[in-house]
Amino acid sequence: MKLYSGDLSPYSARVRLQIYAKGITDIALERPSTFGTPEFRKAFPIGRIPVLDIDGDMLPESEVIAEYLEEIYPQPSMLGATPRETAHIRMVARIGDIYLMNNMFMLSAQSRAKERNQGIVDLLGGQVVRNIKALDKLIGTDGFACSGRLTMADCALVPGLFLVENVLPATGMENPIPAAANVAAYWAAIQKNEHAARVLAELHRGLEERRELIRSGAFEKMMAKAAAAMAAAEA
Ligand SMILES: N[C@@H](CCC(=O)N[C@@H](CS)C(=O)NCC(=O)O)C(=O)O
Repeated sequence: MKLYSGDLSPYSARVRLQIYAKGITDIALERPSTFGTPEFRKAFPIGRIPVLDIDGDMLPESEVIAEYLEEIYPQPSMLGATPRETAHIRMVARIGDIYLMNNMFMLSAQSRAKERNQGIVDLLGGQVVRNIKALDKLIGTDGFACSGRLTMADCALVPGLFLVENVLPATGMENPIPAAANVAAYWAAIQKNEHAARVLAELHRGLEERRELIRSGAFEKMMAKAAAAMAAAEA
């Protein structure tokens, strides 16, 4: 199998963290060469990474991939020991995915916009702040998100919190993590976990590369070229 992935893709990082924590070594990690082009959209209609290539059968969506991998490689389990514990892990993972990563992903363009759209920042950034406060009441206080060990909840929270800490301030909003004591303690502790540290190093490397492309003006040109190719393909 192959995982189409990218250093800075938080959704891909979620699956990579699961792969590293499970010790899976037979899934190749690859950045798709056609990512962002009409060819990629043709092959993968949702047009996003990660995509798991199961011997030519393409499976998109990080949460779906994560659940699939959990069934294929059940040990070590990253779910609960009981159905209720698993449900709690999935609920916290959804906070990482829907309430943090999704809002942050939609907001990220405002961090590099020439003219920031304050309405978008207030709406999406406001949701992130609200959801960090909610997470503070639900997160484990022993260094892990749930169950005192690395679970699927950590896989979704680590990239989500990475975006909150590193991208939200670039939109003019304050990082809400330090004000949420339980989230702050979790965030400090989980960064010391070897598997979380590995994906965080990849995310930081991706962010540095992206910021360099933005500084040099290359990113804007790449985006314009991709948009023109997409428009031509749809015409
Ligand atoms: N819900 C999807 C979101 C995936 C996603 O948005 N991936 C981003 C990179 S992190 C992407 O491929 N974006 C390309 C685009 O928006 O065209 C998942 O969980 O996999």
